[in-house]
Amino acid sequence: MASITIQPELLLERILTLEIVRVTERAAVSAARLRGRGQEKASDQAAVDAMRRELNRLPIDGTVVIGEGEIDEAPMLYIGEQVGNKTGPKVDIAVDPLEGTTLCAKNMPGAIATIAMADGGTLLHAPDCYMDKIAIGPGYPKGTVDLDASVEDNIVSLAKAKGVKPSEITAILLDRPRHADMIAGIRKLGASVSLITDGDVAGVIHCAEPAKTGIDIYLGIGGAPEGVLSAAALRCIGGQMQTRLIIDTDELRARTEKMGIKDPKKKYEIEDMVRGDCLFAATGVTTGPMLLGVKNKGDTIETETVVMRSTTGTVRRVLAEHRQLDKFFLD
Ligand code: VTB
Repeated sequence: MASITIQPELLLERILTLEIVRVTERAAVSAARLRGRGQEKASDQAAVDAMRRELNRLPIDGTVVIGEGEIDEAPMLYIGEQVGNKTGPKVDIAVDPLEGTTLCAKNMPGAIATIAMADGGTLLHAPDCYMDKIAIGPGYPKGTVDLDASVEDNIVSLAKAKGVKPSEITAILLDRPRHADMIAGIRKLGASVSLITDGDVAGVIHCAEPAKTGIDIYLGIGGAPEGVLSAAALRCIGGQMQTRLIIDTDELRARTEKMGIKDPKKKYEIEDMVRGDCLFAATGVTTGPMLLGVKNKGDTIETETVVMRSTTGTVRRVLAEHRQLDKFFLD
């Protein structure tokens, strides 16, 4: 019988694809216990603790490059924290243990636990600041949209590339006063605006499947950590994204420099934010358009996770039923 040889690094990466599902599952289950309790900090902390515990069980020599904050703030999963049991490869890790803390606190749709993993030194080390972003799905010529073009030009160009009228384009944006002009510009063209209160990692991912989600383009300013995580997802499933950090204070400029960013005004492409192959996973905390939330069924807990791998572009959905909760899961 012919045997298939898989290079050791790739084999480990394949195994890690499933291992990181455990990481986001546990973070999601822990956060979900506090859904609707109005406790943003506590649900975030629960997700962080669970994610950190699970990450430390993995056969990796990991560095958190996108995390819960910087070391002097002393949070867990801080930027620069070493995680894993050190027996495996050097990897960079970006985490948002609870993306949409407000969504979770209010038990609103779309809170997720999310992670991206890549070879050591290949993920953008970004401070926890704002980031200007534009993203579209796969299948369009490079340069169809540009972060520095006007919103009107981008919508018109995207419509042309899609072969539809601008009025048939739908853009997704965070519902924030800072986006008022952009929203007005989109609507002036007769195009549609879909507003989200939080959760722009999922917002960007929506662009990758316009036929399913009805979303063609992500626009506007959100968090930089969320930007890197969504770039990892798009690197796996395809699409274009450009971003720029918003460095608007001296203090932020100094922090950015310390992280090794020489040009604070740099326009990043996906390949600059995620410089090699990566893995991305997200588990639903509250049910949203992308994922089912955690379901407590007494003796079992059910979770839904999407996990992606850029090497092959495979996207898996893992519906898990967790049993023996006291023994294995709720530690
Ligand atoms: C977004 C969104 C997050 O922060 O990145 C947003 O995805 C940006 O910050 O879920 P503002 O809320 O200050 O606009 C969140 O809403 C919360 O981290």
